[in-house]
Amino acid sequence: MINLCGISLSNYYNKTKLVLLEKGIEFNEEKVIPSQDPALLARSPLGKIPFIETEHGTLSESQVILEYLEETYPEVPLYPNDSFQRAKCRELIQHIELNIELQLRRLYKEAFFGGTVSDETKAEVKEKVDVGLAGLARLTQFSPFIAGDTFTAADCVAIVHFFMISVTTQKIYGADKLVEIIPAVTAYNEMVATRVTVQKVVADRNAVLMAMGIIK
Ligand SMILES: N[C@@H](CCC(=O)N[C@@H](CS)C(=O)NCC(=O)O)C(=O)O
Repeated sequence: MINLCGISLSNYYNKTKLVLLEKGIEFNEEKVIPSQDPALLARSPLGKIPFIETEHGTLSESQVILEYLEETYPEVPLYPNDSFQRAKCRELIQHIELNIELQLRRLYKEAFFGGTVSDETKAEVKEKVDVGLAGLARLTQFSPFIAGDTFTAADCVAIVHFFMISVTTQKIYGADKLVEIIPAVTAYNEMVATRVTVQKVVADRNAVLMAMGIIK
């Protein structure tokens, strides 16, 4: 059985977990905190989470894991049949992660972990995130899912990162930049929140955030 390693606070862990749940793959969860401990580095090359352990060995990088799961467990597909539509899904995933989430990640220290980030960094990130969000608005119509009329891998990615984008921009800039730039996200969030798989991932994540005092 697949062993999913990491913590429910991590959006990349939650992306992988949501994919496993959506595909109906049996898996076990092992709590692993990222670190530079040699024992962890032997399992995950940079000491990051998530990683999975399979009967063939260990695999890190959430997008690589997603693609592996899609190829190994094709029964419940999370990509469209058409190769161009599959590419459009991957375009959305890469755009959200590279041009929005990775930029915003520089603010997590202050948004979630009691640290501080300089005003210069906040201004730099805001510029990049505004550009990324404007690009996202051009890429999707939410009709009703992010890549069209079917739930796909791009939704698994959007759902977990949207939460981080909204909370972080609220905390750092005093406004939810995601909803401000793309108002359709509110209805989208409500729609995907009705999925049992999403409810499980959100409940587990919120339990950790509550314990940390980040949400009530
Ligand atoms: N590109 C990686 C990103 C994973 C990642 O950044 N994980 C964070 C937790 S959300 C982590 O392990 N951070 C610890 C560190 O950067 O050392 C993926 O998609 O899996």
